[in-house]
Amino acid sequence: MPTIRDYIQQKAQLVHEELDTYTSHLTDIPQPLLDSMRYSLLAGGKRIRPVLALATAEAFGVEAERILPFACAVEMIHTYSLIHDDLPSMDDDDYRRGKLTNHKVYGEAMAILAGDALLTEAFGLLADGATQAHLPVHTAMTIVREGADLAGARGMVGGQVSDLLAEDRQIALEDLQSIHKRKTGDLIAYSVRMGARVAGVSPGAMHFLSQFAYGIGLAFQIQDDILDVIGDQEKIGKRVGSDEANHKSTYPSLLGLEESKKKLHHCISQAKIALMNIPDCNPGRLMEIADYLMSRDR
Ligand code: GRG
Repeated sequence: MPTIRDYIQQKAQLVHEELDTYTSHLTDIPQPLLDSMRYSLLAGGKRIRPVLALATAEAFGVEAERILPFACAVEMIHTYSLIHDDLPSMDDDDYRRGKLTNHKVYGEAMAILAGDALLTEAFGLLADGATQAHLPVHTAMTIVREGADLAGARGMVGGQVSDLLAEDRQIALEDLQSIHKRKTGDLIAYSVRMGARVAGVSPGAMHFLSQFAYGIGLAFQIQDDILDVIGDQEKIGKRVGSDEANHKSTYPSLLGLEESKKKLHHCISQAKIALMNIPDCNPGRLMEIADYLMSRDR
């Protein structure tokens, strides 16, 4: 049986190939737009969201082919959010996924439009996936509705806005948690929930799978904050308090590094416990992914 690292790599490769094939057939769109979309979409990235969609469906015996278009859709939504997050009007970043950011290569207008096109195309892929898998109409429509809710104003976009509004001031831990739940957790939850919907799980199972997803989503974000602190300390000898100096609230700045690590471990163990309550589910790979997220170094 492949190690979890190999398992994730194999699934990520599957998603990469599908995204490559799918977008290479988009021949009826302006070439610079296609280049800009493909530049970010195929730039690498951990592909953790589509891998979660595939692993969730697999835990209920669903073959990869049925869930793959949905998994690709969530990666398109994620990539759009990264392109827009990097824009001069947001984080103004020069590098992403080890390469120049989209706007640095294609210009700001094209980067905005490539993000818009990826988001819109994602909803097209959800429709294709539902058709190919012969999903019941209600299931298909629920997956689309949840996409709009979890990626949109109620979810990831809303979380990003709350994050912007909280810039330059310290916020309470519960506010930080609410921002992360929407900004990071909702798309991770969407990935798990779409896998579960295609598998046709019961509402009870969906409840526990959501608990799992939000648990690992929060852990993912805490780990991200911790990696930032460690990176800062290694690079320029900064201390944990540097985020406070930047007036940016993070888990390490609010709780300290050690408490943040404890919180991270707690989130992962609670997430794994949630999986133990689900009947007819083989949660082995999902549990391993949860542990893997905790140990990642990028
Ligand atoms: C602009 C609508 C809009 C939303 C932006 C995703 C996001 C919301 C912002 C990115 C900034 C950030 C650090 C968000 C926290 C979530 C996170 C760690 C995103 C990076 O995801 P990874 O690590 O990236 O999965 P890769 O490149 O591996 O896919």
